[in-house]
Amino acid sequence: MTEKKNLLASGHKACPGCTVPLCVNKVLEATGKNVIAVTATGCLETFTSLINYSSWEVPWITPLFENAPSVAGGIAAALEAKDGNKAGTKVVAFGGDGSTYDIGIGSLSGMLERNDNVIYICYDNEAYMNTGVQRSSGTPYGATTTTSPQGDASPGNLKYKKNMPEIAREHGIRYVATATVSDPKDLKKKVEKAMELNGAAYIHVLTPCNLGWGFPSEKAIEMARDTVNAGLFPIFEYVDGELVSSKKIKKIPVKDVLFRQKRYKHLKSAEYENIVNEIQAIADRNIEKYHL
Ligand SMILES: Cc1ncc(C[n+]2csc(CCOP(=O)(O)OP(=O)(O)O)c2C)c(N)n1
Ligand SMILES: [Mg+2]
Repeated sequence: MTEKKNLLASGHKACPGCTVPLCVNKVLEATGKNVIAVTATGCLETFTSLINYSSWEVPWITPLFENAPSVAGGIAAALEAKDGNKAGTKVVAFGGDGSTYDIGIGSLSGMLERNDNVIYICYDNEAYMNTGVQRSSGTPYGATTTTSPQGDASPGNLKYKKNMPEIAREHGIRYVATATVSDPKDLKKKVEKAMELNGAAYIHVLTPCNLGWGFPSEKAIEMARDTVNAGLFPIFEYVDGELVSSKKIKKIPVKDVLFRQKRYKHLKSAEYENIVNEIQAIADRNIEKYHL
């Protein structure tokens, strides 16, 4: 295993304990070398592409923050126009939550609506991490960020995390799934499934960020696993609009995972009990909706 060559080479500048390279390497393990990768602006683009250096062992292009899905769709169309994509080259686009939920949602919607032959991976660390932990619409209810701080005037972020996988599904694409870095085998399997079905696929991967969430760097995998086990990030799979699988969870109380992260530390105070209760209710709704 130690001799196995990763398609995202080591030596990049991700923070210690960052989970995004684990996600990308698993995705590329599934696609193999016959792939063209597209990244939106964000941590992934930045830490893999210092001037004169690249960690990408596969063809890679980085357009703007907002248009990775359009560029990926264009590449897929060009491969098709050239020779019917005889070589079977896959196109994979990666976007963070900021780019997926907010700034690139228009171009992503177009890519899904056109059913472009692209696997879109949202790596979700639940804030705009690269620019200093600003709130995105993937930031969960109750969390603090630098633009939704807790203080006298505010208890932190009181907007709900948008359900992006459901938004993707509503476009009528064939494959939508969620996954996490704490279950890499499942992530790889889902990318393989997406490759089998032609057309647009959307895979949403939870990638905890120790800096933005506030936990020790060696705890990232545990944090992903417990976020799933609390019902705060449901793991499921839709094929042709039907829910075909969802992961059974341990149903640990949300408090057990929230209180280990600095972004929720204010919620330990009795005055915010209603916020903790609402987060538990969010988890309970997920458990019911996805049969977790
Ligand atoms: C149109 C545009 N707006 C803002 C920026 C500045 N910017 C670069 S990366 C980034 C944060 C990206 O957040 P996300 O997509 O969640 O990825 P992460 O950094 O968390 O990996 C921002 C705001 C930009 N490059 N382009
Ligand atoms: Mg992010």
